[in-house]
Amino acid sequence: GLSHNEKWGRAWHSPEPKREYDVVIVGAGGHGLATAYYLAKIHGIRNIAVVEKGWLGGGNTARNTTIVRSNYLWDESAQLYEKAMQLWEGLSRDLNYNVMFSQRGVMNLAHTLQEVRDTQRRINANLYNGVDGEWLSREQIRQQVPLINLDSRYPVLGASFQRRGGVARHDAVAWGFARAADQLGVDIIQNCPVTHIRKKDGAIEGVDTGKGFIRAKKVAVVAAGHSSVIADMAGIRLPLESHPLQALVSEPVKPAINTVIMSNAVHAYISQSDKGDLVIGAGIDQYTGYGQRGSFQSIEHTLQAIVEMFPSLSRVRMNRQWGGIVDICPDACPIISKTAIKGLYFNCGWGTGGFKATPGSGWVFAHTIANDEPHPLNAPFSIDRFYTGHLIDEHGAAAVAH
Ligand code: FAD
Ligand code: PYC
Repeated sequence: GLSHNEKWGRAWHSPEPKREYDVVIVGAGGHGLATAYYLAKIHGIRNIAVVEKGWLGGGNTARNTTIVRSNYLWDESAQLYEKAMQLWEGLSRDLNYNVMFSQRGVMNLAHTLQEVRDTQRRINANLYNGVDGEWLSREQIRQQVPLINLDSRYPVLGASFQRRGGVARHDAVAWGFARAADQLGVDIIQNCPVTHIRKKDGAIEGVDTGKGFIRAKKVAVVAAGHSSVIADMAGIRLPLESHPLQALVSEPVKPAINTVIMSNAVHAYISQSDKGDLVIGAGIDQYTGYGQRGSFQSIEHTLQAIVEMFPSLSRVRMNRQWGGIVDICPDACPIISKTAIKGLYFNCGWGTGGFKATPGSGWVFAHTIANDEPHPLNAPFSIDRFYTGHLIDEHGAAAVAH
């Protein structure tokens, strides 16, 4: 059916690596591609390679459940995620690529009195930070989500609702950033694993890859679940644990759920994609590892929770299940930072929640690399916080159990 479109041009090139770049970015996920795009667009650095061991957007970018929100508790994170939210609101236009950002709202259910207090506190904190949020009563939840059973084993007492939150098309985010970066002269080099990081006299020299040595003035690592593997190549230890996080989708069904519903207490969340699949996930698998599958136990627990909240979905068939590897920091916040090695930067630790940050993460990381100094928005997320003790505990707002 598409054969008459055979002459469509490629959205990006597939160049061989040059011998040297100003900046080599390791990892062509959403964050790496966004970093390249903003470095080229805002900071005028065009001699950039994004080096990817597999195919672009094949990591967590393609595996996540696309929830976008900015309702984090502490000032530092609320401001960082809100920057990302503002970029999302103009992203399709900026990239000239429809990333299908749909602000259908994100609801976080409260099932206990303590959750009610924590949730209301977070809404108030959000409002002080200019982040939208409101408290929904049981009746308001029922009106928005008629399918929900509010009186299951853990009755629902209310919920927070961020109306500007929602979902986006994850692949389109990677493809949109890739095409826009490519058009600005960035080389995206796929099937090219980084195998070693070379340094000399405390400064970066370049990276060894499956396609040979690439010299670089600066190397910026954005490798999500494999960040600590790459840090090890540079002789650095990062405070990260890599865990599988699973998701699954059902067969497509008629429109039934028009928002995103998350419950930390029973451990499951659900939304419905534009093509009708129910998109479902829960907390991390508790063991560490790099297998992109996950255990049966977590997925069964997730579906039990979904059926408790939505009994009418009990006969819906599931189509696909998968896992991604998420890199989790002790405070459930990212590291966006320079390192002790001159010219080496890391952007990692987004754990279960980095998709929503994709444009903001790229934006602040590009600033950090170009200026060799963090932007005020990401200064609190420097690696130094693990020495100073100024951690930013966002386990509560992570909304996915760690
Ligand atoms: P990735 O897409 O994983 O990019 C990293 C890239 O680095 C990969 O392409 C990888 O191949 C490459 N790489 C690794 N090692 C090397 C090497 N040696 N050489 C070269 N390249 C290398 N977040 C949300 O905000 N909302 C959600 O709803 C949400 N749901 C999730 C559900 C699941 C099941 C999972 C797994 C994650 C979810 N997340 C969510 C988290 C989110 O997906 C991640 O935090 C975010 O995508 C990470 O950034 P990234 O997209 O750049 O990572
Ligand atoms: O961070 O909102 C989130 C999220 C939802 C599912 C996985 N992460």
